[in-house]
Amino acid sequence: MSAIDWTVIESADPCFNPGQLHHKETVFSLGNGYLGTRGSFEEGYPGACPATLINGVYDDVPLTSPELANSPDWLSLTIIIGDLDTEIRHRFRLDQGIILHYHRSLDLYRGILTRTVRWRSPAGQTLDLEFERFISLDDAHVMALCCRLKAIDFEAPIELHASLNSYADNEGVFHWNCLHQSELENTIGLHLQTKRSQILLGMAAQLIVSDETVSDETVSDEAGSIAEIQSVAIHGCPTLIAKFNARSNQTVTIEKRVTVFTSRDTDAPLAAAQNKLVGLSNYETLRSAHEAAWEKVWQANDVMIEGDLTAQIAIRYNLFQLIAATPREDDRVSIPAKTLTGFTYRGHVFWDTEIFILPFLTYSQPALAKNLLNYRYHTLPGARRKAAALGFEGAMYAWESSDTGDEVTPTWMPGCDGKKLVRIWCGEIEQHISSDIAYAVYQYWQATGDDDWMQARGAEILLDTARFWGSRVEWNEDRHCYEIRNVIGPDEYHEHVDNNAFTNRMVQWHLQKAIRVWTWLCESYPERARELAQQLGMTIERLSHWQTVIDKLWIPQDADRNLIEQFEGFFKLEDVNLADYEPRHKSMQAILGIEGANQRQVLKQADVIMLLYLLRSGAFTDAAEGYDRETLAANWDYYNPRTDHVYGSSLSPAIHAALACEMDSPEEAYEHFMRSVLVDLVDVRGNAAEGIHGASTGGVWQAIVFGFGGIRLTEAGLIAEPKLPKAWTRLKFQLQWRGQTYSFDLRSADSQDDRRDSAAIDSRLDLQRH
Ligand code: IFM
Repeated sequence: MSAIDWTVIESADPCFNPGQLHHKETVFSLGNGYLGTRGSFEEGYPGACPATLINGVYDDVPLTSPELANSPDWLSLTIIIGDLDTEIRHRFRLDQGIILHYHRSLDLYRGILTRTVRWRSPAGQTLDLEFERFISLDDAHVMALCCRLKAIDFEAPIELHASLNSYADNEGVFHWNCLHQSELENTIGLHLQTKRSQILLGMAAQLIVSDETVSDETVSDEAGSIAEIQSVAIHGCPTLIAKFNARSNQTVTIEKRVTVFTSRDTDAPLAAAQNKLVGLSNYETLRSAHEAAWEKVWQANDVMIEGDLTAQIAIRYNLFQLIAATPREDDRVSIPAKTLTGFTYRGHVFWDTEIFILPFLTYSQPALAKNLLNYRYHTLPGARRKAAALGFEGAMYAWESSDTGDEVTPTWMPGCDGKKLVRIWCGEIEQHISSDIAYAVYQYWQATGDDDWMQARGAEILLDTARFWGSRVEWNEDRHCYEIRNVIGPDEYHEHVDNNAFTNRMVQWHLQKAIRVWTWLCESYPERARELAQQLGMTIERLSHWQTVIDKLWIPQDADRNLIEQFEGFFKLEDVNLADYEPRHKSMQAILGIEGANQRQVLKQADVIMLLYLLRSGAFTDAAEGYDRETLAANWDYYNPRTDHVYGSSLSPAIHAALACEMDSPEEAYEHFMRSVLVDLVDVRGNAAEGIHGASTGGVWQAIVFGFGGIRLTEAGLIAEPKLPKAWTRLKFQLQWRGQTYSFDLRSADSQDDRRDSAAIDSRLDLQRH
């Protein structure tokens, strides 16, 4: 293993770039599935956007929808040269003084973020600082940071302020009331409550300041505590203040260990945080346990690419962020669209989880996939309330979901210009999510053979959402068919459309599987079938209605051209040539306006192509149900050039990458893949500052496995038909299928002559250069 393959680097010569502050805060986010923390600086920076988001800690926001509340900033560490008795007092901050050296790196293998800085204060005192932090993957409730500080050319008093700052806001909205705080010798504690949802949070921190080296030459064996530490009761921001005299070339180590619990975990979160802190191992031991946990995760989940270092680091980065966002123990939370790294979409959960992210977990860590599906099981009551409120039967999942499963999509949002409010219809009419969830349930069942879970929970999700569709479809007497009118398909540039092919075909598939699962349940688990028959009204009439809907549901298509029509009337819309709009830096909707895009054949994201991907032949769905290659080719040629690949949606490039491989175009696939895998690292779409694109992190894994790896899941086992891009000489990954681990080590035939290694090394992810 070489460190270079596992490291994301930001270096600056000599200054870091404040213009990229927010983008880099996202890139250097850390997490452990329980919480995530953006990569803000310990000492702060003007305009910084620090955030720690604990999954499931939602609070209401007046007049709009609930959001994940920004939890106290645990990073806060201020370093001041001088004290009240000295004439000159300078706080270490990168917007003042001179940055002589700056380097930040994220070690993906160990889950450790490091920053080294040589800084000269406005008074000319030079300081070397080496920061390190981690959020423990070994113990969800533990975070720690360390700073090694060395005075290079001065001797002076140094003051450290280490706080737990509850004044963390969500872009101006404050969620916490401070109930109590504690300050003792070298520990502090905070007890908070969200203003509306009344969730309690307890956080505790301890500060240790030690002197490891007496000078560069003389290393002392025993670390000694050198600072006098006091606590200060600043309301809502308990702070530990440590003072010591810095001597030239002396390295002082500052360690801050932090624990956190909420009332979602225990009745007394502050006591839990304090107790954990008391019994906590030292920094090194905590870090070793954390590193060991990451090592274990990588052993089962790594993807190795040889011949293209950029792609290698980038895929590992995506998996790192995906794993950092995945709840490991809690099955009442899911993965928000921006993971736990940003405020956009308020921590809400979309189809991004089931369709884009879940396959990675289903096929590599099925126990974690099950947790996420359980979230949908636990939120069935919310889905039932939504269906009932709109006059339907069964369960209709929220387009945007938080803790209860009730619909939380905002109704109005500022438009592209940031001024005019735009009506958001997705909460009412983007309904395909119910089938997307059913798809993920079935996929998990097929991949794992977990009959226990399927009978106990999965079947109920699948059947109750099928009940919803049974009541949602409308009979058209003139055409003598069923229809689904007034929806939004995956391509959100078109609203209020009739018979969206993706929605209708997925509903057809969903009802087919519902009948199949029901039959299986009656045969294999008759008691559970009886229970559900009563609970959901599973009658012969209902089943026969579903069968009629399957047979008679309208799927718009142009049979002569072998084209599926995205929705009724799509082919009659004005056509566009996207090349006419180049060069551009905005979405086609921003250019054409909402109505303009609505009236043209331009797609925000894969829609028919998405359908073909999900129901492709050789996917876990029955081969007979899949689309053949001719259909794929015809529709690919039609829809691919009409899709707003760069500025439309971050969800679809990875799916285009996977299907381009199936079209035998691995180089075109590579282009789509890189757009997706670098979306956050090099900020392809200019919005990475808002948080990690969660769906894209899962999408690139699918592009690797089902696209470049060409994996087909068949009854007879797994088959690989690899389509590697020229530069890749080797692709290696593992999959779990029906209780077995399958390792794939795919090498390109002409690997030796056509390597991109040297070029790739030049284009290492030194983010500053992009
Ligand atoms: O779920 C997506 C949707 O498909 C496109 N807009 C953004 C959402 C959240 O990522």
